[in-house]
Amino acid sequence: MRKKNGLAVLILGLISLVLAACGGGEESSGDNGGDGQTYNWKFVTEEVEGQVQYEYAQEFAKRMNEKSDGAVNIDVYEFGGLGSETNQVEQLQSGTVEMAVMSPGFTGNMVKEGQIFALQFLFPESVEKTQNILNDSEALNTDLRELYEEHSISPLSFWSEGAMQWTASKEISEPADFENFKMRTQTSPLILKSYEAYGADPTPMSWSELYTALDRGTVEGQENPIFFIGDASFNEVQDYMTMSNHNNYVAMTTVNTDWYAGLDEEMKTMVDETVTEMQDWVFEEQKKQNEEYLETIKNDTENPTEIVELSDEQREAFKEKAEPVRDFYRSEVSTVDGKVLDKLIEEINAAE
Ligand code: 6CS
Repeated sequence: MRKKNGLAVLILGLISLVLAACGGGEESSGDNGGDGQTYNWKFVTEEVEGQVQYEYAQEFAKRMNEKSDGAVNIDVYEFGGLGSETNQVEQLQSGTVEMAVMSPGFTGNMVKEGQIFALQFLFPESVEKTQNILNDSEALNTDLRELYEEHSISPLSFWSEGAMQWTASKEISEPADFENFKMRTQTSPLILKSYEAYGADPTPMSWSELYTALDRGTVEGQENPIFFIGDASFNEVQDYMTMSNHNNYVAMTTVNTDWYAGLDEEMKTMVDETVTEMQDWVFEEQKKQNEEYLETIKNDTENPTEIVELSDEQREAFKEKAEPVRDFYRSEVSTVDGKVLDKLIEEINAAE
């Protein structure tokens, strides 16, 4: 199991940033043996080699290169390669990078409505059902997309990286266990609010700092899909993993809005088709990785983790505390009177 060292990620980031600044990322002419047009794009992710987002971007790049007979060349950047998660959002907005896998959990201060994904127990517990909703939802793929586009970010698809679980330094099986508990979260304010609803004391931070923060007790727990917990070795510095399935980890394939609008029709169609094809690919990839890492964590006798299963009653107790956060979202967070949430709830009910 590899430990992702925060300092190493940052140093790698600085080197890559210099290299990226020296290389041209924009569409450029050249001879590819066809009509002469070549395309060089940058695709940044919030994860590192082997993890779902990075593997997604590599597969996307490979497919685009093949379909275009080598005319499209996409450089994929690991997390840290172009700075922090927030830096990456800014780079997509300015067009420094053309494409990014982005988590709504890092855009909440800007696109308030995108915090819909912080609402726990909203989507079905089944990742497959959730993925189908993400594929078909008009609330997300049309209405929420328009709100992101006001900030030069076009989400072309929404996909699950798996159900999230809680890891902790103590057993978490009822809301009272969260009382004053130091929980690490991403930066979107509604994620913090969701943990405050359980009585916890949430702290936002980048995942590059998380292993050390858990090790030192600066924070006592965190939420993530199982593959990420295992690959980032958080289980080494945590004693318990509650199978809470309290939310799905949703990522977005995003492009710079003006850049995308400026693509010729043939290229835009190729991008759109590849984005659509990748929905099935990434479902299978996250499933495989989450299943494999569950076994890895269970079998890690050097760093034992107690797996905590919740009864229906225990799950219901968390749900009861989480549901009022939806009203807070409608009245205090939403810029459209909760309309995206209300439509999404209708879509979820129709799908279940
Ligand atoms: O916890 C996080 O911040 C990270 N988790 C995942 C699954 N992907 C990237 C993200 O930054």
